[in-house]
Amino acid sequence: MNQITACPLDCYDACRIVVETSGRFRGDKNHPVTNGYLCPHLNHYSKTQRLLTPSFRGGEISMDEALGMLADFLQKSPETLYYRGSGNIGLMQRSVEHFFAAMDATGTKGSLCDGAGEAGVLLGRGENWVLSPSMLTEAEVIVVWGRNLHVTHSHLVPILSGKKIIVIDPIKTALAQQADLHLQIKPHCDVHLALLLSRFAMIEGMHDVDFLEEFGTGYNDFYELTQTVRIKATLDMIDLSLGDIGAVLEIVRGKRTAILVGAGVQKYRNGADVLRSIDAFGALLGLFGKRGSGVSYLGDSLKGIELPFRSISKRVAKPAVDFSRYGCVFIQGGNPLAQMPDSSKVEREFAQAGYRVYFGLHDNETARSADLVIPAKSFDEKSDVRSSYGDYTMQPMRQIHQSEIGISEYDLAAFLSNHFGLMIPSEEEALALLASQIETVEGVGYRRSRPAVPYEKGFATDSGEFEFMDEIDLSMDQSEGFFLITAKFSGSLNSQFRRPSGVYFHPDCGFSQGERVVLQSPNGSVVMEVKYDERLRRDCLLIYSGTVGVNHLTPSQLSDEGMSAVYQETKIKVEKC
Ligand SMILES: Nc1nc2c(c(=O)[nH]1)N[C@H]1C(S)=C(S)[C@@H](COP(=O)(O)OP(=O)(O)OC[C@H]3O[C@@H](n4cnc5c(=O)[nH]c(N)nc54)[C@H](O)[C@@H]3O)O[C@H]1N2
Ligand SMILES: Nc1nc2c(c(=O)[nH]1)N[C@H]1C(S)=C(S)[C@@H](COP(=O)(O)OP(=O)(O)OC[C@H]3O[C@@H](n4cnc5c(=O)[nH]c(N)nc54)[C@H](O)[C@@H]3O)O[C@H]1N2
Ligand code: SF4
Ligand SMILES: [Mo]
Repeated sequence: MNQITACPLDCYDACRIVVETSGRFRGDKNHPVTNGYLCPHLNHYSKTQRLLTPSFRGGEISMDEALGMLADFLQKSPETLYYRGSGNIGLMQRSVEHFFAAMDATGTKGSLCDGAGEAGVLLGRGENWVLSPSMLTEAEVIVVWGRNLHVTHSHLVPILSGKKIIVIDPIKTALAQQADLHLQIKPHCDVHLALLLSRFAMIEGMHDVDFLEEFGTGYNDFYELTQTVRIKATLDMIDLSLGDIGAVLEIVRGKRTAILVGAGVQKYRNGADVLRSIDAFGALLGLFGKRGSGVSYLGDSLKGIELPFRSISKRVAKPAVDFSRYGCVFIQGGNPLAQMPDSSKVEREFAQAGYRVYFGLHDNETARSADLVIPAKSFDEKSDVRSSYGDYTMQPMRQIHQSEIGISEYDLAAFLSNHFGLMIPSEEEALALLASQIETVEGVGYRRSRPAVPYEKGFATDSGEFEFMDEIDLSMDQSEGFFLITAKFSGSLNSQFRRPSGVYFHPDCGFSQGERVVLQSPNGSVVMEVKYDERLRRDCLLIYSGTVGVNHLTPSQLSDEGMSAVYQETKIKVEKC
């Protein structure tokens, strides 16, 4: 008989999977978002070689030996770091954190992902709600701002048909090619654009005075702030024209408009300001709190969910964590040696840590640098529940298969808790608590705590209103070099599955296809093969997330708000080899 589960991956779509008797995964036709299809990651899931046996410094050991060693390392370690990545975003992943919290280990805070933007959303709105696909069906215009729907959120694409589409992206993405309007903006210029759009919206009387008098009384001060932007000089700098501003306003005027903002806009020190300024434009137009309109960023998949597990209280900033300070470093579901910024620093400090443990599904840079490698069970071999950051679904992920390979997160946490005499809820209790928070409507599970229309009753700020930004830094990095764009790749999920390679340039870049070039940033240098991509601007280079070596170029600085990584902060110089 066919069985139902959900995709565990860190992806907006949170697909529901039908597992056929043959073991094949298929997208569930009866799920409104999944709509009967999965992406290549799940269609070819079993083709990726997984770790089969535990190992210590390269030598195969049994699972019992591995667990015994792990307990021994933890016993001896004066200070332990628990670092969890997002390889599987099931909520039972957190059972391991419960154990480490009880052990008084150090955890991480901040983000490698969407933290800067989220900090901006929280400053303006107080809480971060998304527009789910069903809410978006009511929009007339969709502005896709720094999000690559065909690659990262592909199940949303069909929902866009028949709507006016504006894309704001330095790359001519698949959606940009079909859009009614594409602004091929220079990277890192979104604050400038959002302020100019806001200013001209006010000049043209497009602001929603009723909404603003009730929920955004700071709007006049914000308008004054937008007047500090010099129009001509700014447009020249961000490589857009007055006509572009007019074209956006013309399309959104009087229309139910939803602005979908992705992670791409906020990989900078001022990532919070970027989201705050885009939100401010949305607030001026009165887009919040109404059906079919709003601004939607990556959501908080934990919001409103009660977890059965304790979380760690002592935390250090994730993008800048110094592994060398710990007697034991426990890495779960992540590949920090490839995915954290500033790989040279990460490699050096990781090598100086006491015991290094990697608990994951695949072999990768981190596994190869670890002392002890413990294979995890794959998502279809354990029971879990997942929520989503792209919508409000919450779904059980039932165990489908039995396997001799690996250990589940819960079993590992339970083993360690027993060993050290610490309490942990039973697996059944934990799963039952999570399942009790699922509300099933027409056969689809949702988070009970979801809003009907986000921000309908105002904002969760102290004032109850939308808080406009009151100061802004508009300085631009004028240094030499190419802008680095490091976006997601269709064949990989960050460093899992089919990893990308090479550096992409516009064909006019002056380098030949296939030639090797040295890429240099203030943080380090790498050699990569040149590939062409006509969709790029001439001042940008693209290295996809998951490319081996990309993070040798990125800085371990933190965003001004949100303790987030700032992968695109520094320019890249390029020389022929
Ligand atoms: N296939 C696939 N899907 C994925 C992932 C994956 O690795 N592969 N990763 C998942 C994860 S972890 C996340 S966080 C999401 C993120 O998914 P998205 O939110 O789509 O984020 P990115 O792909 O990083 O960037 C999106 C777009 O931002 C553009 N961009 C870059 N810089 C700027 C800028 O300065 N301004 C503007 N306006 N645009 C800019 C890029 O050109 C790109 O088209 O995707 C998830 N889905
Ligand atoms: N240059 C650059 N760097 C980036 C980004 C970028 O766009 N550009 N994106 C950033 C973003 S948005 C993110 S979210 C991070 C992601 O960075 P990470 O969280 O490190 O994610 P992955 O690289 O996907 O590594 C996931 C790991 O989880 C393991 N895994 C999979 N399933 C399971 C499981 O069920 N249990 C266990 N224990 N392990 C499992 C896999 O084997 C793999 O080792 O990368 C960030 N780094
Ligand atoms: S990775 Fe995303 S699109 Fe692919 S199957 Fe999973 S949830 Fe669906
Ligand atoms: Mo992410």
